[in-house]
Amino acid sequence: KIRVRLSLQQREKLATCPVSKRLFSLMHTKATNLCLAIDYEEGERILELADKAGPFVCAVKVHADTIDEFNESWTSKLVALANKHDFLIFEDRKFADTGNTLSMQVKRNAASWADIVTVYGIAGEKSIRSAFQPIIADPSTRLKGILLIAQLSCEGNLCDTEYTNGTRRIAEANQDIVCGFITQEKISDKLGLIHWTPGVSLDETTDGKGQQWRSVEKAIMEQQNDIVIVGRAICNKTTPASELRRYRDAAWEALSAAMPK
Ligand code: 5BU
Repeated sequence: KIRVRLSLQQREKLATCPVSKRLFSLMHTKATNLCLAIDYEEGERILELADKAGPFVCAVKVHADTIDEFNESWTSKLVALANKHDFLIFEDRKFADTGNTLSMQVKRNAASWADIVTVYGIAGEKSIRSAFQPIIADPSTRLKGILLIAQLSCEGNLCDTEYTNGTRRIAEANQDIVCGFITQEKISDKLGLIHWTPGVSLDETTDGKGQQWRSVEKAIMEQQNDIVIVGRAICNKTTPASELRRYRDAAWEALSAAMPK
């Protein structure tokens, strides 16, 4: 079932978070709603794939704390690639703490090199806003938006409806700093907010460690997400370049089918 949505350009006008405006615009220009999750341990290998993936993706997602020799020289190379190919750098750190601690953690671990980071809604609005608003407003930091984790992809996770609804309310009330959600399905009618979804593979349904994968079509057409986050289904293949094209095309086709021509 196809439900008609607004175009990305129309949604760009509704967005207030600085990173969302940039994201809507680059998704439209590059014709991509694919975020690549590069979970290699070798820093050089991540940079090599990010360079190849650049033209096909709207964002490259990493976990800084899993990378060998993670340092400023590495982040400056990733920033150079992001500038060259026009994609967002997404640090999936999943912050969750009191406001004061959050602020210190974000400044040290992400604000200077990542465009966007993930944050759990669990600590509540006051902690999240007091930590992130000043960092995002600071012109000298790269960080320009956060994604609130509303739902997880893994089997047996503890994100219940109450948590998801509470997280949605925080996002809707703080759209100047919140780009959108990490979620499994569309949870908000605010069209400036962007729904990003992990747990996507066209070939497999589980990794045997709790991860649950479903198709691009299901994630976008049925569950109404905007951006698919794909990791091992691309990165662990012998030919990541052809998989990048395959996932980019499938995701863009599914999103385009629901948008005005
Ligand atoms: P995969 O290889 O496609 O399973 O990678 C998915 C990535 O998304 C991986 O980096 C996870 O840490 C991340 N992820 C997820 O899979 N599910 C979630 O609910 C969240 C993040 Br939040």
